[in-house]
Amino acid sequence: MRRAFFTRNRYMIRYFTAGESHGPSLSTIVEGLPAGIGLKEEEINRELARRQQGYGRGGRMKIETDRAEVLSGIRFGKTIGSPVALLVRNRDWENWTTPMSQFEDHSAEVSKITIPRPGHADLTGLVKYGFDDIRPVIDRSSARETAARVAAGSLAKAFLRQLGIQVGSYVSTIGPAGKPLDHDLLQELLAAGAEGLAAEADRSEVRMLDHDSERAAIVAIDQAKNNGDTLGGIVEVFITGVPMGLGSYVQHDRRLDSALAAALMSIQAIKGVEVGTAFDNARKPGSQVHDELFAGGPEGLTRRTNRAGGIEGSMSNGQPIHLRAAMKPISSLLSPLMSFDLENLEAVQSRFERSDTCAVPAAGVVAEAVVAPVIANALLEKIGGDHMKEITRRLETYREELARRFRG
Ligand code: EPS
Repeated sequence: MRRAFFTRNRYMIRYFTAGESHGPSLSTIVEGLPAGIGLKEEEINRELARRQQGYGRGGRMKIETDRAEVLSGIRFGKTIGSPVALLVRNRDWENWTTPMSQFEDHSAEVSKITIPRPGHADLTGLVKYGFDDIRPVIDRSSARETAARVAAGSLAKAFLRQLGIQVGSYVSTIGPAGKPLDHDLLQELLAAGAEGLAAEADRSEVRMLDHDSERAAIVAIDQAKNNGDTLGGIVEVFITGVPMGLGSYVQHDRRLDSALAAALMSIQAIKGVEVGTAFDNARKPGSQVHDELFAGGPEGLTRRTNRAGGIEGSMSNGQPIHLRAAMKPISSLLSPLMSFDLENLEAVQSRFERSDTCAVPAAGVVAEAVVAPVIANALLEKIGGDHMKEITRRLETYREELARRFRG
């Protein structure tokens, strides 16, 4: 039976996360990974460390050194097809055992949080779940949850990497600073795969790839911090080595672009998603948008541009997949906006909750983590298989067939 990769409960690889920002830990169960994916503990922890980086992070990142404890599903450095459970402990928990106590009722000692931050889940979450204290909303809506998603995504990234598919990202803008890279430079950086581009970005504190933008971004973050303000930005995600034909045009829930967009939009504070240069394309005539096709040469099928972002008809077209995600500025502001107190409805300045000035560099790492399972599932839908030998063999055959077909 064909299994779609987008509709709920029909995933092949699926995962959930659990955990509060100031609770004992974050955790995830990743189900449906094929057997035989080679894994090193360091591969998971390296991704967690990358997520903690970035100029403009707040005090919390000085407390935490995120590491995943593997509780199941891996034997002798390989997945065994069983669910993989991962646990990331919160070091900060020891400072929160009273306000976040699980069973003892400390409500008399702990003051309620009753002033919602504009732009945050605070108000809507409190109303939705019937609380009279915003604390539980803050703790689960916090972007700290992305540590668990990065841990889960590192497994899907490892799976893809072993099949020659790489996921990487860089930051193109932070606040007013920066710009997307030009096509030729991008091609160069992506030549050895998207992880090469990401490694280059990781050398920068803001994960940017040109020095002028980097300097301007650091100045902008400093200014925002001095003003008690925050900054958003745009991250660019690339997936290289994806064979043609993942996803489908025949049904809404099998469209690859739709599944990727949903994954990116599920990241805290991501408010816009673009495939290729979609918004720019919308201002141009078709003749300046569509990527011309060239076949029959020694390279096989090629294109000289990638404005479609590697997806045509909601299917991968063999070009690098290029996605953009826009992050709004974090809504915890030291210089407060107006809000009101839920207890008496009086107008007050919004309260400050410890936060970051800018978390855009981390958002790129999270973006990589959330798109990896989508691609992995689309690949498994296309070629199937329960263990790495089987999957590798099938993918090789498929790639060979494609290469033969379009080479001169
Ligand atoms: C984050 C941990 C959080 C915040 C941030 C991201 O830790 P704390 O709330 O204890 O400072 O720094 O979360 C938010 C920006 C948010 O709005 O919740 C992390 O681990 O990434």
